[in-house]
Amino acid sequence: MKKTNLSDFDPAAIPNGKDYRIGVIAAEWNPEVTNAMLVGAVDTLRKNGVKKSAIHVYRVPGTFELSSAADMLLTHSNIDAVICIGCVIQGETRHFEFICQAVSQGITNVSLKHRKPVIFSVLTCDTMQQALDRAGGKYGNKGVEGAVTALKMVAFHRSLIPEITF
Ligand code: DLZ
Repeated sequence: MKKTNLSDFDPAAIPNGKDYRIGVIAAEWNPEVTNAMLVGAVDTLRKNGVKKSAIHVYRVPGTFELSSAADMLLTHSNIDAVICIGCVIQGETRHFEFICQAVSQGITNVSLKHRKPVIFSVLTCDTMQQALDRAGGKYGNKGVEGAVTALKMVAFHRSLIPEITF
């Protein structure tokens, strides 16, 4: 199936998250984008059974801080998965490359360290319009995509160790 919209999921294939605990960390940079992704993520978690009290929302200054914040959160809580929300827009300098490289590798490292899903809901765009198109615009919402991915990955994790009560 060719996927052209980030929010295009089969509702029947999304696990119910009634006993899942999910952290959502959103960067403050480019707030018109990250706030729309945050709303999309939280709405999707709620629609798929996650209790309001089990969704823990945090803010960090920029996308660069997402991986260290996810590490802190997983170290000091019993959260099942973390959705990291950020938006990096190409500027005149090479900052873009360093932030994108650091956050993608950082999120991978944190997930492997804690053996829990840490979801990459980070837009890496050339223009603000490209980002808006993917934050509730014509290509869907990467926050929604992150929430669905988190639900599927927690279900996957639990399916591997069914004898454990989470
Ligand atoms: C410094 C910076 C720049 C230039 N651009 C962005 C951006 O497009 N998106 C984003 O989330 N953050 C940006 N930042 C901030 C860095 O992520 C980080 O917060 C600072 O470098 C401090 O560590």
